[in-house]
Amino acid sequence: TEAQHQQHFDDKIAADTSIEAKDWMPDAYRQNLIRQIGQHAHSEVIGMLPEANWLTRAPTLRRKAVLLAKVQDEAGHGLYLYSAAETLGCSRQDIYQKMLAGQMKYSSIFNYPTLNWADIGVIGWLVDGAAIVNQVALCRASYGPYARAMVKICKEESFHQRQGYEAVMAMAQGSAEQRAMLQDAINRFWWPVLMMFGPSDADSPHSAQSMAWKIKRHSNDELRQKFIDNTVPQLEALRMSAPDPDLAWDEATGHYRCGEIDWNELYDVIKGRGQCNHERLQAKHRAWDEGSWVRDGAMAHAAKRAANAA
Ligand code: FAQ
Repeated sequence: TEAQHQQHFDDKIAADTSIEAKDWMPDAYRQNLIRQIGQHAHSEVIGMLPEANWLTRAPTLRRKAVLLAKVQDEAGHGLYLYSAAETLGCSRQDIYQKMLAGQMKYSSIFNYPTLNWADIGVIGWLVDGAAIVNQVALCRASYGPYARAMVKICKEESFHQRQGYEAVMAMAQGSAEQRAMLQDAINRFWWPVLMMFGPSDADSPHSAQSMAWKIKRHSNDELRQKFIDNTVPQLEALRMSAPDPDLAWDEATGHYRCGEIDWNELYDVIKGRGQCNHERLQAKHRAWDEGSWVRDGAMAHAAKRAANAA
């Protein structure tokens, strides 16, 4: 019966036994995962755009090869995540179209422009750095296919973060102009990166239920704090600063304190009013339209094979 199914599901969650695709699960758990994994997948594929903007202008062949590999990894992450979402019974086409139609979200961070080369280093260092803190926690998410996808993704994100830090280290050791460019990129990305972790716990509608289901293992604010604690010593090592006069070590708590985030900015960007929302969605609409011949060809090929087999 339904009650027995629910009991069995609750027992598995309590025992930290992962939920697998063919297991019974409450419909709200399934829908919540499709929402989160779908948003995560869209973020990976939209996230290719700000960096792709600099592929043709990377300063050296080595930097270009590394950046190309990173952007390609992000396409791969999108594919594993769409596959993980499909195990829950949604169609990839359906959730992708919802993203194109603005009915499904992707991370706010990708609605900011990449104005110069320093931004690319800062994205690797800070954006991938934030993504890892969030994703390491998701390696223990209760839904097996999502948790397992995260393991490989985290390994690749670690490489991305290291390449970003190595790139900013080179700039930090460079000329006064290079150091100024780097500081400017940090100033523009610092607050938006902190917003990647989502609204504060008090204003996060999904958190309580997602924590009870063990999809989320730590709250938005806990992960944001962990990222800040990891990152401030790196800023200091680079002899750079964050654009936050209130950022300070708090002896009593053993954490860095920081200033108040401008939540209106996060909500504006989420609602489609960020600097690049229009441009990002337009790029994805164009790619979808220009790729129609590939989809048509693949469908014709599959039909021909099926006819031959029959
Ligand atoms: N941007 O109740 P909560 C990457 C939405 S990393 C946009 O707290 P939840 C790697 C939220 O969806 C970036 N929307 O929600 C990379 C919800 O809206 P809904 C992607 C946001 O789900 C690096 C509403 O606000 N990572 O791509 C944001 O419990 C470099 C209420 O929020 C992931 O997606 C935001 N910042 O917690 C690629 C990680 N924050 O659905 C390329 C997986 C919140 O009700 C280059 N996701 N919202 O309409 C998660 O861990 C969670 O979904 C959170 C939000 C923590 C993002």
